[in-house]
Amino acid sequence: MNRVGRVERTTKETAVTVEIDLDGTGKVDVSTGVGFFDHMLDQLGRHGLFDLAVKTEGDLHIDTHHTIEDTALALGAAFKQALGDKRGIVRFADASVPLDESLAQVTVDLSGRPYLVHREPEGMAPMIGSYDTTMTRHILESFVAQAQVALHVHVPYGRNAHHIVECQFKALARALRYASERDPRQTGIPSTKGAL
Ligand SMILES: [Mn+2]
Repeated sequence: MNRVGRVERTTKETAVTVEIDLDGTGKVDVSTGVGFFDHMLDQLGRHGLFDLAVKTEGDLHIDTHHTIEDTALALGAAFKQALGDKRGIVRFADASVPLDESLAQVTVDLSGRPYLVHREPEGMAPMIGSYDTTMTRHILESFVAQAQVALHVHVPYGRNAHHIVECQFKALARALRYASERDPRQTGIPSTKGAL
């Protein structure tokens, strides 16, 4: 069975198309008009070994907010769609990824319930190119709301804003990959409730 998701989301602010294949090889084709955000989505596909296609045309004449947020919402919805009934998956996973002086620790439960805990260093540089660094939390919130997962993202230390954000996406990619992988010993849905 192919574990793919495809979401088109169009509003007066943005038009987003996301396609994801959980069992891909990290083939990524991303274009949102926000360079650093494209770079982060590239990390997500490459290190998650997801095939990921993202095309967003947003109201960048206002700012990058709607473009980034709506892409994250569509990505979460596509991820959930691709997971299907979650039969035979690992479900829980964690990953730690350093990027030079920064470290990100991500723990995920593909639980069916949205919850985000996000802790990163205070006082980061406000912008990376056209990317507002306060959007990282907003991306994670938006993804979690639609993917319906419990996600804990912690950066205990780090200095460089580019590194702090990038290691979060790399660790997120790894954790989502491990949690969504097929567990050869798991024949049912990994929940005592019988549903996720
Ligand atoms: Mn918003």
